[in-house]
Amino acid sequence: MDNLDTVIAAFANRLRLAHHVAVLTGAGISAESGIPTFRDAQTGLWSHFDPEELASPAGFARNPTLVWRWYAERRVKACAAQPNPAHYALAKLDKHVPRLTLITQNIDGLHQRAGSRNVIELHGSLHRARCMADGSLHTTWDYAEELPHCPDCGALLRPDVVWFGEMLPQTALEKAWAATLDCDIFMSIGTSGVVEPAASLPRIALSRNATVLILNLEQQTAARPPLFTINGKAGEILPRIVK
Ligand code: BV8
Repeated sequence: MDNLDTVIAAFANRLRLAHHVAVLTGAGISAESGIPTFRDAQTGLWSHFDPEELASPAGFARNPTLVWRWYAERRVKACAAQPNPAHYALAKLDKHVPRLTLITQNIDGLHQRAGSRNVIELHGSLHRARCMADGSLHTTWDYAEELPHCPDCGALLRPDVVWFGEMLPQTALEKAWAATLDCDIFMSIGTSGVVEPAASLPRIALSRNATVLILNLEQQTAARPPLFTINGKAGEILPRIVK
C-alpha cells in the first residue's frame, strides 16, 4: 500500500502531459450523489433482485409493469440527485487536456448535468424511452402511465437502456474502443469491472502501455507505472487530481 498523496501526485504529473485521456465511469461515481450502485450489499440495486429478473429482455417480457416501475423509480431518483464533485472534476478536466473521451456505463445523466459534453453512454439512458414497434426515441412520455405507449404509433415503449444479453449500441462501442486504443491515459472510475464488454477497456488500454488509473473502493492504493490504483471515493480523490 503506497502513500495516497504520493500516488495522486505521481498520476497528476502524468495527466499534465497527456494528449488524449479516456475515462470510463461506473455506478461508483454516482454513489456520492445518493444513487445506489449495483453491488453494494446493503443498498445495491441487485441486492433486491437478480439482474435477469429486471434488466433483461426476458424480465421485461415476463413483467413489463414491474420493470417499468423499477426504471421509473430510478429515473425519479436520478432527476432528484445532483452531480457530485467527481462529475464536476471530469467536466473540468475536459477543459485542461487536449482531448478527453468520457465513456460511461451509467444511465443517470449526471455527467451531462455536470457539464460534460459528448458523453458516450454505453448502456443507454434512464431519460429516454424507445418504441418497441419502430425504435423511435422519446425523451418525454406519460410518466403517470404504468405501461407507457408511443405517442406516435401507440406501441409499447421500453427504457432506452442496454439489458443483459443485449448488444451495446454499435456507434457508442466503436467510439469507446477507438478512444481506448488511441489514448495515452485511461482512467477507470467507480466500476467493479464485472460487466463486459466495458470491463475489458482498461485492460486493453494497459496492454497498449497507456497509463491506467483504477479508482474504486476495492483497489489497494499503489503506483506501479503504467498502472496506478487508488482505494478512495471519487468525490474526494478526483478534485485532488484535477486541480
Ligand atoms: C453483451 C443498464 C453481447 C441497465 C447494464 C450470458 C448471456 C449474455 C451475455 C452474457 C452472459 N454472461 C455474461 C454476459 C455478458 C454480460 C455480462 O457482462 N454479465 C456480467 C453480469 C457477467 N454483458 C452483457 O450482457 C452486455 N451485452 O455482452 O452483448 C452478447 C449478447 C448476447 C449473448 C452474448 C453476448 C450488456 C451489459 C449491459 C447491462 N446493462 N446497465 C440498468 O442499469 O438497469 S450493466 C449495469 O451493471 C451498469 O450499467 C454497470 O455497467 C453494471 C454495474 O457495474 P458498475 O457500474 O461497476 O457498478 P458496481 O455496483 O458493479 O460497482 C460499483 C463500483 O464502484 C465498485 O467497484 C465500488 O467499489 C465502486 N464505488 C462505490 N462507491 C464509490 C466507488 N468508487 C469510487 N467512489 C465511490 N464513492
